[in-house]
Amino acid sequence: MKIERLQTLVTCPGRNFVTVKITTDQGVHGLGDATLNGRELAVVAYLEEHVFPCLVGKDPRNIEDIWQYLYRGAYWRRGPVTMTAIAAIDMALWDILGKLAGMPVWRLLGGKSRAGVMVYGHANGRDHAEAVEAVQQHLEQGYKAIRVQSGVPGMDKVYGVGKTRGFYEPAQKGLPPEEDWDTALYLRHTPELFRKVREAVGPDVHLLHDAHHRLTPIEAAQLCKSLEPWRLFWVEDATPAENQEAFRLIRQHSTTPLAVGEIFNSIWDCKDLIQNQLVDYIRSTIVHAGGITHLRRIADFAALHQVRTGFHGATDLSPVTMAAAVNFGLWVPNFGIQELMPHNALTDEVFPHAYRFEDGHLVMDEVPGLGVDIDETLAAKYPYERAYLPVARLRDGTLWNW
Ligand code: EZ4
Ligand code: CO
Repeated sequence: MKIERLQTLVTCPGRNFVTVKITTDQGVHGLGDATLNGRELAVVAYLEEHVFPCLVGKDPRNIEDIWQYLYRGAYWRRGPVTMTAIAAIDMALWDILGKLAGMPVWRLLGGKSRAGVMVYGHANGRDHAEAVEAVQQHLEQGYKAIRVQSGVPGMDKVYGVGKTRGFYEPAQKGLPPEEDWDTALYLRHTPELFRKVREAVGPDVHLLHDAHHRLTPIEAAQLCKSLEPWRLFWVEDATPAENQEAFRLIRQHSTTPLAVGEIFNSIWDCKDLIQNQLVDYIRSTIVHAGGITHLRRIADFAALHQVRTGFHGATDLSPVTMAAAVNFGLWVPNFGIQELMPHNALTDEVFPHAYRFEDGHLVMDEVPGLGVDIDETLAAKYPYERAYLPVARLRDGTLWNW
């Protein structure tokens, strides 16, 4: 059996997605997500110029060898563009293997460890009252876990909160928008937000929060300590993690659980964090960290240190990644939670999929492969449109972490 054809399919049904389609000489095809928000076409070029020509004629069932070939074989290792490209190939090969076996990928990985994967939704409000209301709406929809982000008085824009009520999509058409950031205001208002939410919804619901890399380690420690009375499920990206040791300072001051990793692209980005038990949840995603093959390695390593999974699941990860994440989450023994930011209806139409939301969880039936496809005719109607994530600046103009 041979790989015959490899294609990238770029579509923008509201936002950009890059999909890899691999077809075998026997006509079976597999899909992989290759979307890297704001850098989409760099991954397309990497794949088309440097990866696809090497894979034609290879046996698609040798997933591990192809992974090693693309990782070690490139000589240049790691990096978001490379690891997203490898991830897309890897996902497509697992999809093909599942179809050949007539089994879902969760079965190939080792079978179901649970009936469904618990997800957390995003409740956003321009102020605290609106955020509390959004949390209550999520509870009515069946969510058991909810991330809460709110506008901060005195700041024009805040990560996680849109200009209008409800749905939040950070990438915007055109060039990168600029947003202000004021750490002192944020640190003052965030504990107050969680006091109000906890008092409104009671003890049972899991509450989460994303600090989105904005804080220094000691500021992150302050935030996590101040949130302790409201018993969060986690604080995410409390401080940037390029220096993995930075998390030690937070740990020394707070028992609020920590999650990190949505921008990591390999096990080396989290080796010290996991080994030293400096975090509780690893958020690396199948699309940006080398696919199912590499995430399995990260998850197994994490399990040795009581670290659980909590994969990134924003709208810039296509339904192909979500399908892969559900398969992975049904199997992985040290599952924690899965982020879910629902795609718009058009995206769900372009990518018909077998996973579905039921009572706060994503579930899927016994379908071969990843359980996701692409409607190529519909996809072709929505060509790529340049879009970027915002950048953040402090009040004095200093460029900060968005
Ligand atoms: O900013 O996916 O937890 N979710 C997030 C996301 C990320 C975007 C970046 O592309 O932090 O909103
Ligand atoms: Co995040």
